[in-house]
Amino acid sequence: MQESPFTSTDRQSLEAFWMPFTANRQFKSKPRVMVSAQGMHYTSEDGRQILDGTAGLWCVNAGHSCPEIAEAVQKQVMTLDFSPTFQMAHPGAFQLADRLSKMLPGDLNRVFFANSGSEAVDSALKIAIAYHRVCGQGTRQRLIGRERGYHGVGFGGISVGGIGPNRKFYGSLLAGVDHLPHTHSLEHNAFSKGQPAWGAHLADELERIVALHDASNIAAVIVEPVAGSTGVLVPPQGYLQRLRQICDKYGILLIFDEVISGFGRMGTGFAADYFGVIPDMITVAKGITNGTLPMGAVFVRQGIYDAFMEGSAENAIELFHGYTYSGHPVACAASMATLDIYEKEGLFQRAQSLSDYWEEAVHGLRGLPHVIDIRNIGLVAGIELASILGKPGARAFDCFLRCYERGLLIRTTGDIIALSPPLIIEKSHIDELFSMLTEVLKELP
Ligand code: PXG
Ligand code: PLP
Repeated sequence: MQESPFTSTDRQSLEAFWMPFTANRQFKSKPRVMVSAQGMHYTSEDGRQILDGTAGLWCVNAGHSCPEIAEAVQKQVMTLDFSPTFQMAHPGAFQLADRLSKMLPGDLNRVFFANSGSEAVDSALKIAIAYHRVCGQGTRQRLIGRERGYHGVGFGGISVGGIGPNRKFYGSLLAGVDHLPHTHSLEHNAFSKGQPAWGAHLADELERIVALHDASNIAAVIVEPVAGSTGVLVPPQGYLQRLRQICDKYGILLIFDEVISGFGRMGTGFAADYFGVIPDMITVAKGITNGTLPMGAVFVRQGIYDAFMEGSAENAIELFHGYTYSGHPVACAASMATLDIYEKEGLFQRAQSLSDYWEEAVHGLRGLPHVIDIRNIGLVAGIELASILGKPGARAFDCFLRCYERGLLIRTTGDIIALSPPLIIEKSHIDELFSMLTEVLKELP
């Protein structure tokens, strides 16, 4: 057994790392540290096996520590560790972009690389505004997000995002942003299986925003087709279609943020395929490398790319934007190996074929103490618990800690439990996951 680097370490050694989105003092007083992972399980520093109910952080879709990805990464580091992609390049970035473009619906066939979901989102927002400008419609600068949307933590992403605490500390944010209402309603949609019936009309709020600002001032609408971070909000039937229609009517670009919903989570390549709605851009990250290395991307419809090519002189740089590590060779190699696994093991179809079993299993929690809603789609589920009066989030966090002690990793946001296991999950793991969760829910105060 591997020796834990932490068990003999005094607390002081935990101080330097300022942990992201974490209650640092609470964590450091009682740390939860993983030392290895394989397939569906983590191993914690105290030597326990922990069933991964969240694919890491919605990213390890093919399960942990795949040897094929490790080999591809190692080989790439030894062959070509780094090459710039500004005014020169390496083969891997072209091969990966070409392969991704063939997986995508419609004419989404141009790929801009970033290193995270946050960078992908900010890139997409910049491309949207610049696109209208190169088309001679430079007044189209306003961006529209949605309440309870999560689009990462860049200034663009938090501006279009709809999570109060992620915004309120950071000043004036981007100017010219509006928000659609979120689609969550316990009153109308509690315990819906798959897409809820109520709520398509909420897309019509876009008409009101257009009436207020005029379409000539609006660049793009960005939404998560299925909102993940804020507790698994499944789009009402017809809602995304309606958004697409209104965007088309007014020449507004529609961006789907598929950082979570992409790469098989819905049982299809992308949520765009699942819902049959083709956006103008898709942002991805996470599952693109199975979480092994940082990478994000923006998929762009060909017409948008072409507008940049046609809108500038032959030798001019068409887009003044990019990251040192855009299309990093090692991340590209990790992604190629990841896509090989998704394809060879048919993981998207696997997620699709397990989704009914998953749905039945999660809805089996109905009636347990504190459970006020259950939502699901593909291999994702949200379980909403009644909050303790005056202590929002406390009940779900207690649940998270108890699950961890029992050997199950879940994710919580507010008083909502979010589940999104690796797509390699077996029915026996699903049974095990929900039996652990049931026991914990029964003992929760
Ligand atoms: N867009 C969406 C839809 C996301 O879910 C991002 C952008 C940002 O990606 P990066 O790679 O910059 O983190 C995300 C990320 C959670 C959780 O607990 C979700 C995310 C990140 C961390 C935690 O649900 N999503
Ligand atoms: N800050 C400084 C001083 C830099 O030189 C660079 C890139 O050259 C950056 C930030 C941006 O880094 P990246 O391209 O990795 O986003």
